[in-house]
Parts: sequence; structure tokens; C-alpha cells
Amino acid sequence: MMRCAVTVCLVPEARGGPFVLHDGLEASLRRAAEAGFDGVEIFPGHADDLNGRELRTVLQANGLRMAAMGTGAGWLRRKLSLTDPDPHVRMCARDFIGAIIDFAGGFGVPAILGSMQGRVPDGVEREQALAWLKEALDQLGPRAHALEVPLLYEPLNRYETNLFNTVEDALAFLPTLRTRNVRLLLDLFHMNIEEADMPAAIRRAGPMIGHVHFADTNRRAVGMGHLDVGPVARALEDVGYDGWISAEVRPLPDADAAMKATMESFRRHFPPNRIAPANSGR
Ligand code: LER
Ligand code: MN
Repeated sequence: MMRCAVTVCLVPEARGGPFVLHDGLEASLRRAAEAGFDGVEIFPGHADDLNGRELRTVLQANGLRMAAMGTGAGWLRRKLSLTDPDPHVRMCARDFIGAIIDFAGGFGVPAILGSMQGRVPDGVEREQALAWLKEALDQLGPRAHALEVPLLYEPLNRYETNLFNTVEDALAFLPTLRTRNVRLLLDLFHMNIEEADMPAAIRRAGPMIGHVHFADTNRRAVGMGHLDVGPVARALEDVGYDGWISAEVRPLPDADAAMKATMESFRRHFPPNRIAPANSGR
């Protein structure tokens, strides 16, 4: 079953980012459920800011599941990355991500490695940066595996990283790791910038797809840009993808409109027998 999620940001500094709801846990989850979503993808400031019991209660009260948890606040707030030349910064980055893996794993969902992957720093060989990334993934992948969840690696567009921009390059990198527990997060916004053929890239990734960020070309809700979403949805269907379709988009013109457009696109483009029935858990 494919299920639709919406992003909930708990970090005030990330207001300008591609996150739909910014009203704190209770109000955000109520709005997500009212808009018909099956789940939420949460972007926390730090694992320690989260209270597992409170989160479980609010999820249950709204008939929602957790979809995944982002780690980007470590970059946003502290400029931590797994490819920083300073070993202490790399260690802090690993600890930051590890704590989110543990917390999310307790809910049976994966953590996302997006902006915390960093980039090849000036004056550093690409091989060296990739060795740092590998070392970190080979520690974090097994940590997620112990909790029976994958770790999600997200190729980003060229303006955000120079590590891996395309699905093909990321797919070639994963087998060089010792861990087999890393899956790809395909973000349609990044793919629109980097891929020659988005449906073909999805078909190539096939079983390695662990999560999808559902965004239009302008990073608004799908339906508010010029993405030809039909062939993308068909490719996901054809490869048997049965995970989350998560709206990581800007809340434009406002969160309600972004949520409505997302749900409409989701229901229009994916076949009813492949998507979860409308959220009736409330
Ligand atoms: C994170 O999911 C993402 O897509 C990045 O662009 C964050 O900056
Ligand atoms: Mn993304």
C-alpha cells in the first residue's frame, strides 16, 4: 500500500524550508489528519527535543502513523555534516543522526540522510570525502538495522551537494558499502533538476526505493507546478513501490492549499487498489 504523508517541522529557523506544517505537534497533527493524510514526516531540532510518549499519544489521537524523520536540523542549526574535514564535526554529525535513527526506529520508521551528507569540501579529494561518507553509512546502516528499519540516503540537486546528484550515481555507490541497509529517498524536486528521464530513473532504482518526497518542479505541492506526474506515478506503481509518498513542499499559498493539492494529486494519480483507504483513524 502506498500511503500519503505530510511534513511537520518543529524547528522555527526552518520556516522558509520545504515543510508544510509548523504549528507544533498537536495542532500540526490535527491539521494533517483533517486534511486526510495517513501519516507525518517529522523534522525535529534534535532527538532529545522529542518526547516519545507524547508523540505516540498525539499520533494515536489523530489516527496517524509516522512516515520517517529528517536529520537536516544538524546541518541547519550546527553546520554538522558527515563529510566535514574536521573529525570532531563528523563525529558530532554521526551522533546527531544516530540519535534520530534510534528515536525513529522506536516508531518503526527510518531516519533520512539529506543535507547532513555534506559535500566534497574545498581542498579535499573526492575519494577522501566519499571514504568519510562510507565510514559513516557503514556505522549508521547497521545501527538502523538493529531496529529493523532501513537508513534513507537522499541524492540532492547540484546546488545542495556535489556527492551524488542522480539516482544512477547513488545506485552505483550503495554496493560499495559494507552495509546493505541503505535505501534511496527519491525527491521529485531534486530529480526534476538532475534526471534526464524521471520515470526511467525510478524504474532503475526499483527495490532500492525506500521513500519518496512528493513535490512539484517549483517545490510546491504536486499539481502546483509543471511536473508530468502521471508517468512518475506509473513508474512507482510498476516497480511495486509500497511505501510513503511524502509531501516535502513549501506551504504555498498556504498549508491548507498545499495539503489539499497533495491529497488530490495522490488520489488522482495512484490507483485506488494500491493506496491506503482514506484516513479513518480519527
Ligand atoms: C531534504 O529532504 C531535502 O530534500 C533537502 O533539499 C533539504 O535541504
Ligand atoms: Mn527531500
